[in-house]
Amino acid sequence: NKNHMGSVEVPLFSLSKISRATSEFSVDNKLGEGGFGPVYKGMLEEGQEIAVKRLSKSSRQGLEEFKNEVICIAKLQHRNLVKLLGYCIQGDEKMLIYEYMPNKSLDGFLFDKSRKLLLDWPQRVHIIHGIARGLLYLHQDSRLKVVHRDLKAGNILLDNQMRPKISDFGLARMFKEDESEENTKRVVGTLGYISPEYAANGHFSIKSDVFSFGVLVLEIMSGKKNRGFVHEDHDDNLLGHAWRLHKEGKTLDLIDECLYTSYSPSEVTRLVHIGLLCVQQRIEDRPNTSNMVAMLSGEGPLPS
Ligand code: ACK
Repeated sequence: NKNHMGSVEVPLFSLSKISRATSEFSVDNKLGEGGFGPVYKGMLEEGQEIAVKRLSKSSRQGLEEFKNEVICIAKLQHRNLVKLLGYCIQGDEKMLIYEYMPNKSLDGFLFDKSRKLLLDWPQRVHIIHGIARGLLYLHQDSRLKVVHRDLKAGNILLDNQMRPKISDFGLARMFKEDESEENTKRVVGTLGYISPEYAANGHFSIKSDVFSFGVLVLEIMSGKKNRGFVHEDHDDNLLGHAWRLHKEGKTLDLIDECLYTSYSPSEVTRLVHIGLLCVQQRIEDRPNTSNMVAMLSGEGPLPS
């Protein structure tokens, strides 16, 4: 009952097993809408909780993303990537089965103020470091050179100990050994996170993920969402706002008010600075992923 996809064994689940686990895909079990269709919560007979991503039958684009996600994620395994437990392809049904992340996505913690579940300072630092390690694995250590292309708070899931896991590989691209960049006519991704060169020319590379990571760092620090276009100069633009404060020596004004008692000022300044280095306009000015991780772990001074 196992299929060898790439280097990781991905078990095949039967449709009846997944139907039972999700109460026939009932609305009560629905977690939300993902990239290519609805996501359901379920529980296997063994008691393990799962999240099931079900491909909507109608969409051809969805089918491409589904295939892409299987091909990518089946070859990847890291503690900061969401774990694929199996898949189900039977008749018209196509599904991916993931470990369930009880704390859902980072998006809810950062921007849904009604939830009143706020992240404290050590948790935020921990999440930033975890995402960076997941990215380093994708970009370098997995030897596949995967560019995620849709890194954002909604795609960072949190496990029961609030450890971050990168999810949603529907738009990811794998590069061959000697390649690391590409141009595309169809620009995908999320406004507020996509890099200027990708938005303008469809040019993407590892450095476009670095850009999105920088946006994420600033969002995690400030609890504010980056809206609008990347470097547009208006009040809702977090990047512009962060640059201004940083230049005026008021970096600490950026951080989420709820952190006022618990943060470390030098760490805040350092992390905001790293975030800003990652969102620079010019691709060559941004750090590569291993420099970024080294800076985060405090190795060497930051470039000015
Ligand atoms: O932000 P959320 O609550 O977290 O809403 C989205 C929704 O499904 C559509 O993607 C949630 N989701 C996706 N995968 C998982 C998972 N493995 N565990 C728990 N929730 C998930 C996501």
